[in-house]
Amino acid sequence: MQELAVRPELDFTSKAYKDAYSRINAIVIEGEEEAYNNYIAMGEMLPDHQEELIKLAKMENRHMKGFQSCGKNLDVTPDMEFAQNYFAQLHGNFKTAYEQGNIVTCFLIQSLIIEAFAIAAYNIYIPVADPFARKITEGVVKDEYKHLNFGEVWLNAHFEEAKAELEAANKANLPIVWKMLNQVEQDAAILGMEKEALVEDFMISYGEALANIGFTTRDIMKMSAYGLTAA
Ligand code: PL3
Ligand code: FE2
Ligand code: FE2
Repeated sequence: MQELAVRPELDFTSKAYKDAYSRINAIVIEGEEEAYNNYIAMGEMLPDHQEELIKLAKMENRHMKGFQSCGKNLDVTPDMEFAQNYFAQLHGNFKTAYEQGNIVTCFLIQSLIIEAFAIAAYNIYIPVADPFARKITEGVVKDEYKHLNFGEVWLNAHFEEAKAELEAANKANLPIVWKMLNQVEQDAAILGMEKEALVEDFMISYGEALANIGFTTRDIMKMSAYGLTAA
């Protein structure tokens, strides 16, 4: 593995690696669990798509179990309390949107922002992961592209009615993602993941999704920069 060859400092058994992994692993487990709950909630809001959304939710549940086994394999106990706090703001915004029946905001938070964040994290993690976690993560990331695509297709079909709510939801939630990225920067670096690479991969997936939904390049530039400068 070329990436491992240029990173001889990665020692999956070291105290520093396991300490960082206890937080990153917990974040991913919590993220997958919340994704499960979010797709179940969206299924309640969209009875016509409930069956499909339950399928997506079940995939998230499998992802969660996969990442739990990655932690066990490295003999790491995930710090779930840390991870719950980590997601608290996005989780709160999703909950409010659900309670108010704002399905477009739910789509933006779960299917665009969280999925694009997961895709970036998993893509950057795969080349530096231990062999066990690499196999699991490779399987998971394929599913996340399907989840992002599900959101794109639905939002594209409702673009005209959804546009203003998408812009408002983007403005409220994208700055939270930049903050979340900053919060994991140091731990991610210990696992061999660079923040710049995460930001770049996120921007690509998120921007492509916005384009597929119907936004112009000009809109996308404006939308994806929200909160970035404050990060
Ligand atoms: C929805 O399918 C998945 C939600 C998970 C969100 C994960 C965000 C991860 C950010 C932490 C960056 C390091 C990732 C390391 C990968 C094991
Ligand atoms: Fe997932
Ligand atoms: Fe997903």
